[in-house]
Order: sequence, then C-alpha cells, then structure tokens
Amino acid sequence: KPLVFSGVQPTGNLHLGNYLGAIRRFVALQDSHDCIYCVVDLHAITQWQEPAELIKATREVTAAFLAAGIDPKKHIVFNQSRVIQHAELAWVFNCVARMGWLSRMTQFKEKAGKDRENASVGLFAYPTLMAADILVYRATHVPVGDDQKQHLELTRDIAQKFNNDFSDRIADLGMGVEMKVGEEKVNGFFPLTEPLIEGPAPRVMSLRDGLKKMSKSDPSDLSRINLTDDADAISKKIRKAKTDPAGLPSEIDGLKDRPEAENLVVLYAALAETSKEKVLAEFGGQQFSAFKPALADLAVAKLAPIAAEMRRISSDETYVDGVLRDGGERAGVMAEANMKMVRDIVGLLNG
Ligand code: AQP
Repeated sequence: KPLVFSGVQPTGNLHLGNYLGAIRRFVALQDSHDCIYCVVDLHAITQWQEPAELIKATREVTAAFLAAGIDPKKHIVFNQSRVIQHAELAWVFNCVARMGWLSRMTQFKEKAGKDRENASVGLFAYPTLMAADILVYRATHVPVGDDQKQHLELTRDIAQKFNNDFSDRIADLGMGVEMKVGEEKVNGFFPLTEPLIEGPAPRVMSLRDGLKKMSKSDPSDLSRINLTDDADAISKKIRKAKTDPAGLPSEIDGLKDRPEAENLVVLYAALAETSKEKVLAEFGGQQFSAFKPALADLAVAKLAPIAAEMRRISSDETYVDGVLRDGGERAGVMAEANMKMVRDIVGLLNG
C-alpha cells in the first residue's frame, strides 16, 4: 500500500478548515493506504508557545485524530518531537535547500509579517522540517489543505536536489529506487511526493472575510468554527457570518465573485457530502436567513459527536499518552532505518 504522511500543529483550537481540509481526509485514506499522522509540536515552537498549553494542545489534537476515526493500531499516531530523526534529517535538508527557495515561501512572509528580523530561524526553516517529516519515512502521498501546496513543491525540490547531489553515491551503495522525473527515469533515494489536495473543501475561508482562509491564529473567534464549539456558538457564528445582500443563486455561475456566499455553500456541500450544484438545487432562490439555520443545524449534527468523543478521549490522559508513545516507537523504527541510509549516503560516519 502507498505510504501517507501528514501532520497538524498543536497551536490552538482546531477548526472546521483543519477538519474538512485535512483530518477528515486522513480518516478516508486509512483503508487504501498505510498512514502516519503526526502532531507536529516541533513546528509549533517556531512561534512562541506556552509550554503547558503546548502539552495540552498536543493531547487535544491527538484526541481529535482519534475522535474523527483514525485507528492508531492499524496506523501510526505520534507527536513529532519523540522521533528525533525528524530534526536530524531537517538539518541535512537545511544544508541541501537554498536560502532563495525558503525566502520565497509565502507562509513565512505572512507569519513573519513586517518584523522579519525578529522571526525565529525555525520559522524560516519550517519547510525543511516539513520535508524531513515526510521524507524520513520516504512517504509518497501527503493529504493537506491548499495552503500547504507551496511547501510540498519545496519538498519535491529538496528530494530531487538530494537525489541529484548524491546520485553517484546512491548508485554505489545500491540504495536507489527507480522513479520517473518528467519523461526521464532516474535512480533516487527519496520519492517525489504527491500532494493530495482534494476533497470538496481544500481551502475553507474565514466566516468574516471570504478572501482569507479560516485560521487558528485569526484574532476573531467569529471567523472560525472550532471543533469544540457548542451548538449555540456554531449557530451564532454562522448567523453572523458575512454575506452579501443577494440570496442564493440556482446555478454555480451565480457564486462568481461572491467569496463569502461560495464559502457557505462549500461548507454545506462538504458537511453533507454532496456537491455545490445539489446544494444550490435545494436552496437556490432562498435568502441567507433561511440557508444559515440549515447550515448551522448540519454543522452541529456533524461536529457535536466529534466534540463529545474528543472530550471523552481527552479525559483519559494515560490512554492518549500511551497512543503517542506506542506510535512514536513504531515510527522511530521506520525513521531510523531510513536515516541510517541517509547518514551513509551523506558520509556521516556511524556504526
Ligand atoms: N482554512 C483551511 N482550509 C482547509 N484546510 C486547512 N488547513 C488549515 N487551514 C485550512 C489544513 O489543516 C492542516 C493542519 O494545519 P496546521 O495546523 O499545520 O497549520 P496551518 O495550516 O497553519 O493551520 P491554521 O489553522 O491556519 O493555523 P495558523 O492560524 O497558525 O495559520 C494542514 O493540512 C492545512 O493545510
């Protein structure tokens, strides 16, 4: 089976964007793939985190994975910092990736803001750690939201440069795998990862601004639906969601240049597991005052069981920590087998 890797940062409340763009898709891939799902705490500390909050959030993201339906026995769930080979390979990749490549990353520009001199070196090097997360398992498929597209392209560039820089050594050691790069067949060590940016909601937008993605760090809690929000909070946020004065169109074309309206239709379609066309066939011609309560009811029906299960799982810290420990041990064995070969390829004496 193809190997999937993906991660979520423990940096605050998980929201509907994280769920629809990532976690729900992690669940769907479990039958057809071997999956490694990681709570990326080393990524979280690229920006300041209160230590006690970080530990709490790490357990909470784990609980969300399990509550959504990820099976930690058939697959692997762990927190990144337990498997030190992620950080080790990230260092090797820091020496493979170029400053210019990282300087072009839009996430760094957004998160560093104007005060770039004061951003952590870790925030700048975030994408090399992400490449290491994936490639330390030589994973081939990575389900993520649309905002991670650029980082996954960089992951491919790093894999390709490593394969090129060390091509003779990889061949001498017989550690290469035949792969296609464009029309060319090459012998590489790291696979060129396929991003899986799919599903009905790869980019859920803020409820307050249809041009901004829904995000944990948005100062307005009204901009997002948190997975742990209760029914009242969900209804209030959807009622207050920004819309334009026109009602719902009957055809997709009618959503053009109406990002807030489109976002609400996307949310309904994704939660109901149907298409935007079908949503418009049902609600076209109606006002948002009629559509919003239907969307709120649907969101509550889908999210309340997950929130309840998250609470139940979170209350058993021993169980959650045990899942992470067990997952970390299994991931560590896989990571070390690959890292040992990387050390040999690069010329880092070990053994
Ligand atoms: N709005 C979104 N729509 C669809 N997918 C999304 N993801 C995040 N936001 C949306 C996907 O969720 C996964 C985990 O994200 P992350 O925790 O690693 O961090 P992020 O992308 O930085 O998420 P946030 O919530 O937006 O945090 P901040 O506010 O810190 O930027 C990823 O697969 C991501 O694509």
